[in-house]
Amino acid sequence: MIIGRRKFIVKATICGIYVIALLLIAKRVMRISDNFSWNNQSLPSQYSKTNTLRYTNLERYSSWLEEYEAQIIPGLGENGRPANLYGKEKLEAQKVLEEKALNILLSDRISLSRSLPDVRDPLCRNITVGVTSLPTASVIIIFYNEPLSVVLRTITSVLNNSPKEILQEVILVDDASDEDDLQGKLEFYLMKRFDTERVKLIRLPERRGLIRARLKGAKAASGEVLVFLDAHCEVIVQWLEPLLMRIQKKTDAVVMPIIDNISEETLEYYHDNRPEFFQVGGFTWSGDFTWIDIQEKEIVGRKSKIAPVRSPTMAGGLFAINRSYFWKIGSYDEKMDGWGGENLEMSFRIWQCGGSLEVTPCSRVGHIFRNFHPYKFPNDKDTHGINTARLVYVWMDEYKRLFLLHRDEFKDDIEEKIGDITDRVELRKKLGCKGFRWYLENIYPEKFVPDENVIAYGKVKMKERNICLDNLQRDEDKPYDLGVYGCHSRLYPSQLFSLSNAGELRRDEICAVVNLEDVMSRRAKVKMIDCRERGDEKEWILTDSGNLVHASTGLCLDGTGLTPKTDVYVAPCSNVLGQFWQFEFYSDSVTPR
Ligand code: UD2
Ligand code: MN
Repeated sequence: MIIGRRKFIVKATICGIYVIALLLIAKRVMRISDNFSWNNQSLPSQYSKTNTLRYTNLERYSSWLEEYEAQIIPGLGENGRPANLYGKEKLEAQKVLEEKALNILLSDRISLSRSLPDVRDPLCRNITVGVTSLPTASVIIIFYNEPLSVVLRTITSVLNNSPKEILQEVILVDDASDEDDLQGKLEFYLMKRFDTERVKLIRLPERRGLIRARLKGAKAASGEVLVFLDAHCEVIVQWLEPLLMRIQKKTDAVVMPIIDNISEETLEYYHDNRPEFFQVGGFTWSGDFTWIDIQEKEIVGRKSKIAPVRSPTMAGGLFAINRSYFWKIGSYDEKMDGWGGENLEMSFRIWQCGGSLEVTPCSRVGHIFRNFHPYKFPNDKDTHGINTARLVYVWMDEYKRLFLLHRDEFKDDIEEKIGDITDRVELRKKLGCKGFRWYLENIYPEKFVPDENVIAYGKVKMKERNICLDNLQRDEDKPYDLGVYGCHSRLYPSQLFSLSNAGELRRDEICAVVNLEDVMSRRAKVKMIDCRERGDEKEWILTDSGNLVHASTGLCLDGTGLTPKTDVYVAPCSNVLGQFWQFEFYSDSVTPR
């Protein structure tokens, strides 16, 4: 009797465990399939391979699709005009915008095939292209938790604006998104609205970061040219042809469109009345990409306003490259994790190993520049910093010292911090690539090297106070007033100044000057302007005691009484502490104070 009861308890426990296990499995299945129940109806073979998709209850997806399409407001955002929602919806949209850095509710209401303005230089319209003679393209779009309607609009605009003859395929690579919308709904939409032979979806089983996601797409591609896009883009008319034409002519040219800005708030496709105005890519010594004006040598040598323009670096997201060349030149550093750094790595590698990086002005693509990244990386890993350190050690030779000035944590225990780089060093050898000095001298001669031909450089600190010269994050595309801020413990670009042998007090390409009219007031601000707009005269003299004297007025740089985030000025020289400055580093010939 007692034994019987025990048996019963054991059996009941086992049953209980089974039930719990079944419930857990069921829960997981429900999550994968967006809470729709399953039956045996399967999707086209390419999807079923990706495993999640033997779901069912297609009617529920159908009603979702109907609802989704019914909420679209005809005419909204048409021709790339700014759009708005009103009342309660506006408030809701604002909240989502603050969380996700993108106005998703508005995007849901705008037609996926809205029209966009033809913002190209009118000369581009005269070019005739025989599309059948062009190489074919595989467009690779990677994404991680991007809003569904934004991804769909990216695909739709590519399909609508690319001639069938040259668009081999669109390859979507999902970097293991966990947003529900990007599971079954995405696949249902693709199946219903697109030709699934042409639009393919690859799901990564786990998050691999954007570099490896792109590699996965590239491996699957069969077009002659690979074209990479972010998942929040819209292309305009004839965007693809100029990219392919250029690559057909020069196989080792890596070609970019002009990247236009689409507002993350109103989805306006921004443009101004100067189609010929655009910028190319530069970099900072701290390892970030920046936009710079077209280089002088490019303007001088250019045959026409719409000819390709060379660019020292690429932003990274939007470019076309011959597929065999992509593999030959070393694709990507697959040990790079997450986000960031791959763009400068590819830029330096392409130039140093014999290729070229160019913008074709007749190709234009809009991109939503978000204010912040709506996603996180596991353990908050600084993938941008680590990836950049990898490229610095492989490609920048002795110039790595400038990156290390900003990031001294990468000075030692390198392998532990950034992983093994042997493969990439081998690649550089195998390809017989040139050095970074060659790159600077030939490709980016105007790049200022903060510790070459200078008297002193680094942070510029006021004597006996923890206050440093600082650009206060002011927009450097136009003149601004030089300020001060608390000295950072590490060197940030905003506090990296140099006093050049030519007497310039400069932050990168921006020089400190004093307006002579302002001097009448005896306490004039210091203006920061493009160094090219300054004359040749010596502007500043550093005295032995640490005064920074403005040469033509004889006034001294003065920070007396200043608090952080205020503007520095020049005043008649006197013995006040605020007129004595210490640079972080002095060149060998000068004795540090
Ligand atoms: C810029 C580039 C971006 C990339 C990055 C540096 C442009 C317009 N954009 O930043 O393409 O080169 O610099 O790395 O030039 N993604 C994943 N997995 C992740 C994180 C992101 O697949 O773990 C996707 C993301 O959904 C997007 C793409 O990668 O489609 C680029 O990411 P982003 O848009 O956040 O980068 P962005 O434009 O700020
Ligand atoms: Mn992007």
